[in-house]
Amino acid sequence: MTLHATSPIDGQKPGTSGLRKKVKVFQQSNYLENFVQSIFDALDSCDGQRLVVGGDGRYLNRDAIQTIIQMAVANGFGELIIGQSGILSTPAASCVIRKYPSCGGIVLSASHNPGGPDEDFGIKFNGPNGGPATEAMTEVIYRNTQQISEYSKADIEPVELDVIGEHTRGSTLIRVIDSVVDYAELMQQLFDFDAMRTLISSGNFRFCFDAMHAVAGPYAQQILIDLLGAPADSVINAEPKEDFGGHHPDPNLVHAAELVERVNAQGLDFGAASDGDGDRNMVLGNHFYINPCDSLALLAAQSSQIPAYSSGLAGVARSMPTSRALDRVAAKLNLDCYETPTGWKFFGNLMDAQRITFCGEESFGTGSSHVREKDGLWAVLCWLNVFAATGKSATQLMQEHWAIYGRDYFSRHDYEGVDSDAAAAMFAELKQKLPTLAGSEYAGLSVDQADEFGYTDPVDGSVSQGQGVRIFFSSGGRIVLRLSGTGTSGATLRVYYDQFDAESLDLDPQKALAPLMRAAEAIVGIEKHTGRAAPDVVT
Ligand code: VG1
Ligand code: CO
Repeated sequence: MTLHATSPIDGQKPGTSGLRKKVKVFQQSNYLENFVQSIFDALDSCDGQRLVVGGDGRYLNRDAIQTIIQMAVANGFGELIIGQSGILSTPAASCVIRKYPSCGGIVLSASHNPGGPDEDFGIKFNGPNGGPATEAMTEVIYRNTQQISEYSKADIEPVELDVIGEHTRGSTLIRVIDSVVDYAELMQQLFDFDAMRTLISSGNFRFCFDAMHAVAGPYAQQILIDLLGAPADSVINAEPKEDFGGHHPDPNLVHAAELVERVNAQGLDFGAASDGDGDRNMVLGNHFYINPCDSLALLAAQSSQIPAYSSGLAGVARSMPTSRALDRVAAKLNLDCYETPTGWKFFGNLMDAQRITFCGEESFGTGSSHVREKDGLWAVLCWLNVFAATGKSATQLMQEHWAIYGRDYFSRHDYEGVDSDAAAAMFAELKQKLPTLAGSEYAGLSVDQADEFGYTDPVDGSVSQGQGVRIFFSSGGRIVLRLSGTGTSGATLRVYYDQFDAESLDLDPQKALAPLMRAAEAIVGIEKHTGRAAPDVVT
């Protein structure tokens, strides 16, 4: 029996990056099956097609992959490519989809969210370009989940995932591949491995990469230690665990505290961490935090030092809440600079149309057109390549950058687990107020312009409305507010602050941004609506 009757399950609307729910929700009868069949039904055809499958190794990853295999066989796929032990980082999945032309891939991850039986799981579909499904495709998948009445699932032997090899089930060829090799090969095409090896073997440059017990461990081992010759203790927490060792696999100053402590205590030149599925990165110099917006701007400015980008960039892009540091580099290099809504799916069309080469988000996401996902280890290699090419330290590079371009102070304040109705009421009130804000003063700052961000994709003309509230001040400051689309309980309010300063380059960001924070309270009334006097996480 391959055909199973089912009925729609509420709440299967994908968020910023796929469908994320508690493991317990995914364990409900037919929950995963309904969503997977809805993906398959959104494809033109499954018949004889190739599909890539892998995940970040979190709890439920292996079981989910066996279910997807059973369903893919019953739906007539010709070939499945699966990462060994079910492991593929998000950027590696993108790389594999592009290298072995496929109709797409299924990536199992809840990214930076914790894992384990009581924590989070996630699933997303990436298209044939290797990038997250477009908004239009996501809409079709969601519609299918609301109408589903049956799914196909074959009754077959489980596939051995831990050993590289080939299997046949029904008329489907199933290839279990090395999770790292294709990705490592791509990295070697982009960067100057000889120069980086020389830098690392000189003994004058020491670094640490924290894989946070998540998917990037095996990739970092092979690339940083085996290929670049870094000492074995340069990679920590390298073994992927189903529960990420009980931590949040989220590379920021709070959750990557072990890395921060190690870099500072040992006086290392460079520190970096990535998230659950290996697409985010945080980078640090010695006692020196580099915010992701600055990292993106600096790498764009220094891109000519990296072999793959030495002939120039097609253009650049950033998500709307990301600071405008990138725009200043683009202006100087005479590059087009696009502003997109939050989420990597919006960069794909721009890359496919060769309008941009580099792009990034304030949420520790940096990437280029080498794949169609953000890529944590790629960003780390960019920095290592720039160190090797310039002989300069992270601090020196960043300070020289600010001296040329000025500094965009940036911070994001997250209020987690906020009551959903209270958050909705806050935004309703704010949106009503928006047209009246321009020209008025709040906490001593005068508003220039205020609106709700909407985006028209310049390639396919698709429109995405309601992508966050923006308030611009005549001081050059900006406040952005939006609700997270990746959380699994309550609402997470994100408030983004940025302030340009051409002269004062060494302020504490929280102090530099304090006037904007006072204005936010005066305009929005965050505390009044949410009952929160302070954010839960500050990055
Ligand atoms: C967050 C970030 C966003 C990022 C998304 C997925 O979304 O803000 O920039 O693209 O996570 O990242 P939200 O809707 O919670 O603000 V990840 O590493 O899941 O793949
Ligand atoms: Co991620």
